[in-house]
Amino acid sequence: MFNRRSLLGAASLAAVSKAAMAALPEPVIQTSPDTQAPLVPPTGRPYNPVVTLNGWTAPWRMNAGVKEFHLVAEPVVREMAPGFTAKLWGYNGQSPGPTIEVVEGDRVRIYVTNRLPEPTSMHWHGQRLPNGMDGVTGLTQPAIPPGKTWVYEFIARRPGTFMYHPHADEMVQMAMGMMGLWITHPKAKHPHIDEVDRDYAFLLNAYDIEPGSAVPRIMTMLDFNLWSWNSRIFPGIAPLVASQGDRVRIRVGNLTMTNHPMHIHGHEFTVTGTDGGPVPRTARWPEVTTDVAVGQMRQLEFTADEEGDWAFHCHKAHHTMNAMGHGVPTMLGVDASDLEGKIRKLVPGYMAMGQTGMHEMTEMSMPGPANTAPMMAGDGPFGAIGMGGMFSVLKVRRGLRRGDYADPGWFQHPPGTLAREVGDAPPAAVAPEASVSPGGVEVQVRKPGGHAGHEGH
Ligand SMILES: [Cu+2]
Repeated sequence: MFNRRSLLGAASLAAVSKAAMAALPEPVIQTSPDTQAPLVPPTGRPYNPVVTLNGWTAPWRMNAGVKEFHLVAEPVVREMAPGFTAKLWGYNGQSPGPTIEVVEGDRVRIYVTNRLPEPTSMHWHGQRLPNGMDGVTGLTQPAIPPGKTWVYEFIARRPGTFMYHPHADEMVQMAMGMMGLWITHPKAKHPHIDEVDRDYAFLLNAYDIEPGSAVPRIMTMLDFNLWSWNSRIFPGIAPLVASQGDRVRIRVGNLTMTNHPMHIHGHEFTVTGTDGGPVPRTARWPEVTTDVAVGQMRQLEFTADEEGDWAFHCHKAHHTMNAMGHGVPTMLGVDASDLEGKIRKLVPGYMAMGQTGMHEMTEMSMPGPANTAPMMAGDGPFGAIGMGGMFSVLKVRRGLRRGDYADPGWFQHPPGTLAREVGDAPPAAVAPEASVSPGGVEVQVRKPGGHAGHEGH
């Protein structure tokens, strides 16, 4: 045997390492924050691909039966909403990184290149794998130093919704946006996994970015000011489009520092899976809100049978807001007309607000610093929506083509189906003196100012 290096000499070293580098699958870089078309699997077992909201699925290379991916950890610029960009850390050009989408039983090899200024590692949240592939710095591997590429390899043993993120300086690296989704489709019909027509996925994340700035404050523990899905805030979050009657699955993972009760309008869903796997059918119940705790993943499924534009959002009111100062005093009912002038002597430009609530903020365009998202943004067909952050719209329309994810615009409500104004004064109230119960018995009703009525005779 001979040693290639000694035979060819030092001059060929560069060529050898270049050849070694060429063996890596080329990392696919994404610069657009738009939702990319689902990646129909070009090789391997077929499946119905997911749609990553404002994201994309990583293409892979088949190498002797192994699905090979290449993730590059690096600083990225993420447009969080039109007109507002953040300087984050992510993978392959974006935060979150690309969704890894494979099939149960696939052997998967993932190269991770570190182009950050500090060490990192990669943890495959929720996966069954050899301990040494678990990516916990110091526990199962040394950290990946800047400039180095490491490789992970394991079999995707169980179907479900998972994620990936660093297990090195987690506080900083996740506050900077380092995360991605991992979907493992079942290899055959599974008793607790239904086929769906539309399969959406996103991660809940949060940032603390001072208005006018672009870099997150990494020491923030709880008081984040940007609550995002896949590092996008409403109105920058794509709608979830469905054709009436479609079965829809929404996969949600939480990598923030608090829980998020996810709430849908006009429909009920069941939680069909967690990062622990599919939920047995006998253990499911209907909900319109489900809490997604920190570090959890939830699969929500429903039939999109009601036409319209339905809000889908986190139910924590502060999480449907964009950058705002929380130190604002409550001014409801306070006459501040005198106060404003006095404070202006001390604080030039001071503006009293909130004396009748904060709705005025939805239409006010205060000259904020450049690169700041409006606090309550997003225009709807009836005016300002008054929300930002963790909010989007489920758009259910008749007769959409399978695979058509284009925004269909605002819903045209059929005549007679809209809430409407009845005039300045309410119509004269007609207090029923008495009415007849379904059983034909006369029922007496309480009159204004009167005493309690009684039923029947
Ligand atoms: Cu929330």
